[in-house]
Amino acid sequence: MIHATLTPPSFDGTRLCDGFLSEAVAGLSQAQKVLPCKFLYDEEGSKLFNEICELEEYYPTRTENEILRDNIDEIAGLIGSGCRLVEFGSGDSAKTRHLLTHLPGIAGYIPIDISGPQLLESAVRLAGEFPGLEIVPLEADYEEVSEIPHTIRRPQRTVAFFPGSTIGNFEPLAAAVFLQRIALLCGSDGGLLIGIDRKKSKRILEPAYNDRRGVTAKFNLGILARANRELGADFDLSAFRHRAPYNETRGRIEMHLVSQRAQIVHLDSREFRFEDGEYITTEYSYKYTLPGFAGLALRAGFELVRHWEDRDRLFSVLFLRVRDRKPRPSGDLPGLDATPGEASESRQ
Ligand code: AVJ
Repeated sequence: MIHATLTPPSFDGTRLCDGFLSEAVAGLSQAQKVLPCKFLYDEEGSKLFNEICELEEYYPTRTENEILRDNIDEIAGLIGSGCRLVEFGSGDSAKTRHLLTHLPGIAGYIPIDISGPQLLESAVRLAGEFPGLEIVPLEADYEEVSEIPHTIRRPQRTVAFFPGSTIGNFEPLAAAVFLQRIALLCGSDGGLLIGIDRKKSKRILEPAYNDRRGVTAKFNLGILARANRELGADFDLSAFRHRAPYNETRGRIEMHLVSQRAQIVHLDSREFRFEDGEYITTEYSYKYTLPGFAGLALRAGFELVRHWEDRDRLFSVLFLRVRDRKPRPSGDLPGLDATPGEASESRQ
């Protein structure tokens, strides 16, 4: 019997906790206070996020899973056998499990996640479930990955997997820069399987980020608890409230932590003043139209090969490939012409 190969997780980038202090201080010093969303995803936060994924109001996870399940043969065919599959922000690798079942010839799986404990736990579990699969986990802020770890088997190509509409965390310009980086990391024959959340009515969007059970609120407030625990800050968690409005103009959900009174918070021997009602921005979740996202990806060096959606067009999964460097006629968005379902893009 062939055993799975599991390389112990390696680290890339600076130590993550050093970053938290400097980035929190910098973020709270801005006129509009921010705490970068990656710090929501520590061990506790990752668990809460998994809980969010199970919520009735939170449609993205189950919808994306459904799209992946319904189209798995075609998707596996496009990824191709012999590839090196790299997942950015792998979490518990729940979505990948299904993909891997349909990719028997794969050269290796490289899960990248910022939460070390969750990364190791899910890699060990996957290794047990997929004998013969080489798993090379990488604990890193996926934005800072400069090289993809090698597998023992030489891969035919590298395909990135970026599910969950996590790309929505980036502001559009930063999203394009990040996609460009993925294109570079994957190289000329590379591919990208990515999930994006579609623009839709705020009647659907806002409940997804303001659930009745308050799991998202707990997840959001968790970043303050973490700052208290790890940085010695003195945030009063009962003096901040979670709120997540849809900013229609920008096309994004914004997660806020709203100060319930005028107060001063101490961190790193500094004082941060909050007015009553002032808020910290903790996360953006951008929503896209299909042509909007394909255009952004094109500028970043990817062309759309194929896309799938659910019947309500809540969510899309796209397969893109690294574009060859030859210039194209302007205005030409490869793969987007005569695509069914385009009429829905103007829909609310
Ligand atoms: C992990 C970025 C995909 O934007 O839907 C969910 C994060 N935050 N509920 C999203 C999130 C609050 C999630 N992503």
